Amino acid sequence: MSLVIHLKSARRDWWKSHLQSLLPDIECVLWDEVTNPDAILYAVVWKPPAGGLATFKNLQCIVSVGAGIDHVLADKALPEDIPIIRTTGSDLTQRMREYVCLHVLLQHRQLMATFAAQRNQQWAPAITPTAADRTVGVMGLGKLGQSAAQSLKALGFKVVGWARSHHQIDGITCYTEAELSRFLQQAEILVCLLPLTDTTENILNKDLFQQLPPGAAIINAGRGEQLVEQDLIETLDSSQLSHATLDVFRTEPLPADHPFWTHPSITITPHIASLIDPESGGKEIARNLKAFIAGKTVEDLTNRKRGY
Ligand code: NDP
Ligand code: OXD
Repeated sequence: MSLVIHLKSARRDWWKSHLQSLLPDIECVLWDEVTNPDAILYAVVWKPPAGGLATFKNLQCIVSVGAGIDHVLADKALPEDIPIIRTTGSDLTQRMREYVCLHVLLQHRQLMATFAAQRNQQWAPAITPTAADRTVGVMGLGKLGQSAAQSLKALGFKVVGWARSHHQIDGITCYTEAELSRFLQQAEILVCLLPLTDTTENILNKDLFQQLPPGAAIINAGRGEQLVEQDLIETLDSSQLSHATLDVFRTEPLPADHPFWTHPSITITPHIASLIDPESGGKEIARNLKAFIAGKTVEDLTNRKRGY
């Protein structure tokens, strides 16, 4: 009974021994060490090569080293019936809350303009509204979106949320898929924490930006494929949007000649909104896998029929 690991991380060997110590009854091997593909029952992966997982004929379960599973589903050769478990946990949620609150506050207090003024040695004070007079919209009310929305609410913001189904969250007005326009019209700062699916691909486009209040800011920590890049540049240049903070991109690392790097109204972070910590993430993976093998309920087991 073997488990194969595919990671881009320079700490692959460390991950291997960490998982091996947590799962002593399963032989853990790195992707390029596999000698007997038929012995592989479990795969722990981030961005596996296309067609690779289908070579393991006895695969019983795939674990995504991350909350998103789009990087696994991107492999069209993957058999449809193999369960996929994602990796979440309190560390991941906490890091995302920190990232979202930090960047919402930067926009809310107009600090990007203050930092630009500093570079020109300009003293440029500005009075901004208090959080109670600012509405933040959160797209995606799953594990990450819901906890980020609650933290923003605790900071005093008015918060509206949007998801496929109806959600009831204390103090937050929630909208469903069909109510997108009503949601957007209120969102002065829009946070995207949607998973990448066929319906969310290209969702951050010109039509959506036009429905936001003039001068709105966006923060995308979902996936790069959700953003139509040229639409963003044109909408920023027209001032309908004031700023975009982007953590995720269609191509990562973002190519050196990409126009986002030098756009004055774009802030780039290198997919660090909420990285999995190998220590606690490994424990989460082992816990989920043991529960799966024992036939117990696994909260992070995804529903592939629903699109993620
Ligand atoms: P969940 O699966 O827990 O939640 C997804 C949410 O999105 C749900 O509320 C769901 O609605 C909603 N949703 C899905 N499809 C649609 C749609 N078509 N229209 C409207 N709402 C939709 O995901 P998480 O919160 O755990 O993670 C979200 C994403 O964040 C990940 O998939 C990943 O892409 C990204 N991520 C980014 C990281 C980073 O560092 N930048 C780190 C970790 C994750 P409903 O509740 O009705 O089902
Ligand atoms: C994830 C990510 O999906 O880091 O966890 O993007």
